Amino acid sequence: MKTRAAIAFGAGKPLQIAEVDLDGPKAGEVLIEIKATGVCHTDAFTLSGDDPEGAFPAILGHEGAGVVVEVGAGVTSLKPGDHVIPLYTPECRQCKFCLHPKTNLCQAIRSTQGQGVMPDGKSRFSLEGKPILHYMGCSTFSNYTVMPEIAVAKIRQDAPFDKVCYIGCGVTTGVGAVAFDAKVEPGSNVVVFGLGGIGLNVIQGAKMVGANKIIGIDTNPKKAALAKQFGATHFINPNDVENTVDAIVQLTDGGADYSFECIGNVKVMRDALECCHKGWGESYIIGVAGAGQEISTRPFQLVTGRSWKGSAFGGARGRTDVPRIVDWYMDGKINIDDLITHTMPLDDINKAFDLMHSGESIRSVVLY
Ligand code: NAD
Ligand code: DAO
Ligand code: ZN
Repeated sequence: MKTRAAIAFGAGKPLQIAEVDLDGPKAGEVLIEIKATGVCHTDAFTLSGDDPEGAFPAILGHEGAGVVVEVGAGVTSLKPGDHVIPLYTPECRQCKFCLHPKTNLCQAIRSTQGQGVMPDGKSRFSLEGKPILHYMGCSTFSNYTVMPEIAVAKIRQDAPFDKVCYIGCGVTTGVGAVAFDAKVEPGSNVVVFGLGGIGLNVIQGAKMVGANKIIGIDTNPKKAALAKQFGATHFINPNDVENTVDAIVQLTDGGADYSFECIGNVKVMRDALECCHKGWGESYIIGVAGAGQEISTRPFQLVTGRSWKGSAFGGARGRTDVPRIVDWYMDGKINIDDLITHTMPLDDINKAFDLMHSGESIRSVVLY
């Protein structure tokens, strides 16, 4: 079949809209009509050329929602008409990782997904006979895409595509890091560094689980009001204080119970660790730093009881947890509507990147 898609032909080049060829689903795969997709910082990171796994030409996008149109042989958990969210972190429920209680990093299709192809080693997308790569196993910047069944979460039919697409990455990454990875207890003091599309979701996750102080940190003063709207009790602009770590330690009677770095800045990652309470504070790295960058601290920070951890896709097991998060949204426990600041048709997708780089948007959503 033919499908309209935004193609990334090379690092730093604007996406180009074109009709591409898409092969139908093979055994264990499904064809999905994407109805809406968010444009995330990670798409921009790959497009910039900084992503060591980034390869071109590719169809980017990993934050979508849509409808199953056709299923391949042997597919049992999905049928045409099902409403779904594609998962860049699959859940096969059989691999060593899925069977281990401490991780969500299913490895069933990891190597082919990382190479931009389907599990049979081939791309389903092509243009003028030449293959176009998949991206993060999703390629939601195409109106139609093919996904392995294990990488598709079935969701309720009454959830609006233009909002719940954001659960495909940003919402789950932020809210999940609090609820599934850190398992923040009610009454905890939480510090969030970087209040963009991920950090604001960490804030609302902390509020949802009943945190005590929720301190948002951002160099952009415009983030203060939004942070408070989503549940922050305090806001610190690092440019307004002499020492950010000292300011947090004072506000929290010795340090944070939990901190989250949502920027990808290795210097801030150090502050996020060192603002944690001696004896028990845990710091989670969510931000993705540029290729080759390294973190550092004095080892005594860890000897004295602080822990440095990381979180990918919020620790969520997608087929199990994503439908639960959709329920949280539909039940009013989390706010997605106010984080989607811009919508546009596929033809204007490059504007979404401009809005992100200028700091004007929290999330732009492309509507097909
Ligand atoms: P964003 O650009 O929307 O937000 C970043 C925020 O950090 C902005 O508000 C900016 O003003 C602020 N900031 C920048 N430098 C700062 C500094 N030195 N001190 C304080 N604040 C600063 O980005 P986002 O979409 O929220 O993504 C955040 C990070 O999370 C990115 O690195 C992204 O790649 C990563 N990410 C990780 C996962 C995961 O599963 N771990 C998933 C999605 C995205
Ligand atoms: O299993 O080795 C692996 C890769 C897991 C990928 C997790 C991705 C999380 C960070 C990237 C940002 C995604 C938008
Ligand atoms: Zn698995």
